[in-house]
Amino acid sequence: MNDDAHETFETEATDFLRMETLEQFIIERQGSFPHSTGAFSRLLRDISVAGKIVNRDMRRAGLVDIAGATGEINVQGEVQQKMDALAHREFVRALKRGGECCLIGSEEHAEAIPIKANSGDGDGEYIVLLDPLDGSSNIEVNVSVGTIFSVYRLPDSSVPPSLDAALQAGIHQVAAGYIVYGSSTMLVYTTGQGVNGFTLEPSIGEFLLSHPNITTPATASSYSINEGNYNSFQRGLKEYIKWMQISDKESGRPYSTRYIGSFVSDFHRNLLKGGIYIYPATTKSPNGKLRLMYEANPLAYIVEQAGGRASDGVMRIMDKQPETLHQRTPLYIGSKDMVLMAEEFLSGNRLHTD
Ligand code: P6P
Repeated sequence: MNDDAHETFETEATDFLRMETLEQFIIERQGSFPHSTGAFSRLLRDISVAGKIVNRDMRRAGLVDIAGATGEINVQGEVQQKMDALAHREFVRALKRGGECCLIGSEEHAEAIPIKANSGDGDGEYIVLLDPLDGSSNIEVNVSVGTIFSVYRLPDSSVPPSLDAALQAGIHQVAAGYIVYGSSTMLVYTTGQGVNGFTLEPSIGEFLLSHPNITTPATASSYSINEGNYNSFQRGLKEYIKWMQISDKESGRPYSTRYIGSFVSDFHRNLLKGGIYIYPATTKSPNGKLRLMYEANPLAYIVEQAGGRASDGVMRIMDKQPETLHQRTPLYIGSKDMVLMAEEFLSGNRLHTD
């Protein structure tokens, strides 16, 4: 690296000190947050603290005994990874300690977890639903994974928080976000006023605003799906996939398949570059695999705020009225025109030869 380039690198390397931290960003926008009393700012801080701890432990997975399975089967009937349990514990601890949250719904816990206020404090007014560590089986092969969170307000603070209070349609979310533990660690969230991304600067332990006002391209030329399930896909989806694979220079087809097997990572790439992630109903997962409350809804909120779209192939994800905490849903999410195209094929109104 020549002297000029080195000097530029040095300047940029410390330029981050002039970048806005997550806490500064939240406080500056606190006034625009409905009924803001600073409680939401503190809630998001609590989530980011747990994310930093999970990030720290994740980066040592090959060195300390936190990779691999616990030997337990979680409520999903899936083998629980050690990092799943660790991440769940860290987020519950941070939310309990912060005092702004009155109820937690977690992929790693069968029932909703009421959070009693610290002595003398009023109960928290927020409900947090989360997947503490999605795609965790990828950790032992060093593939990026993520945390997903969804925030609701307690509808009626006069009654003890219950599961019913958590089972609100996605349109009632007051905030949603994810942390992707990738080549860098990023926290991306929305409160309904656009989508902003923050990159963790490890040397100072701060999330810094690196991706302001994220918008997602209306279309692109890649799609994310596990084509190993092709034979169990419904006809319209097979037609859509065949259409994407036809050579057509004008529309940039054939599209490329990009499927990491880690939803947050696939979603994050598609959010920034455009694309569609599809997890449909399959023989093994007749209602789809992704969970409505703490995977589909939060990322649907983000993608819509970024100009994209999220549906179950028929209806808008955020309009679905939940019945249970861990219910699953088919999911088509990403670039708006690509999701609309998928829905057109699924309706039977289009064939790949059209
Ligand atoms: P399959 C991880 O278990 C996950 O929930 C998502 O992160 C990922 O996109 C999907 O499942 C992968 O599922 O059936 O393709 O292995």
